[in-house]
Amino acid sequence: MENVFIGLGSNLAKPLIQVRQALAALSQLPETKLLNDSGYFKSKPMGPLNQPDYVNAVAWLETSLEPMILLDYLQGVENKQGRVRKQHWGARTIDLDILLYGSRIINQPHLKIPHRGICERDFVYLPLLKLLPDIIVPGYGKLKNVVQARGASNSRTTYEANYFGPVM
Ligand code: ROI
Repeated sequence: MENVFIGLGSNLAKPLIQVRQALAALSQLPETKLLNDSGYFKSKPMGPLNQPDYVNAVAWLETSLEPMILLDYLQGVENKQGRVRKQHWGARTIDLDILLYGSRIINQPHLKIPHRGICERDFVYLPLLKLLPDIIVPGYGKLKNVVQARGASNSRTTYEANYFGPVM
């Protein structure tokens, strides 16, 4: 079994429900246990700004599915939730990315792990650091040190969100 972290993002078709539904789907994958999730974070779109705000989260899995097999399952979940690939960096119902797969470094055309966004995108590293403040990113070191060294908190647009009211 390996510890694996999945980034979730949605900004269409009731994003909170999309993220919840995807977490439920992850908990049902074969050879996999959903250990924890970060809770929900709201973020401004990175990329074209003429799209809705996002709900982002990170899931912590334990799995024995190999990375490419896991990737196939994630694409299955995306497709089931009506993901349509149109504009590059455009709006999406659900996006599932493998951020980390144990301590492995993978460089394949369709799968790069650690995910390039980990150290750069606050909607990825904030939920991840909430789950594991001392997490190490293979090839980079402690995530919190990398983020701190980049002085990234100035440009922060991601906030933890508690949803008690009506679902957005
Ligand atoms: N922006 C935010 N805030 N959250 C995302 O999950 C996200 N995903 C993307 C792009 C379009 C790059 N922007 C995003 O793929």
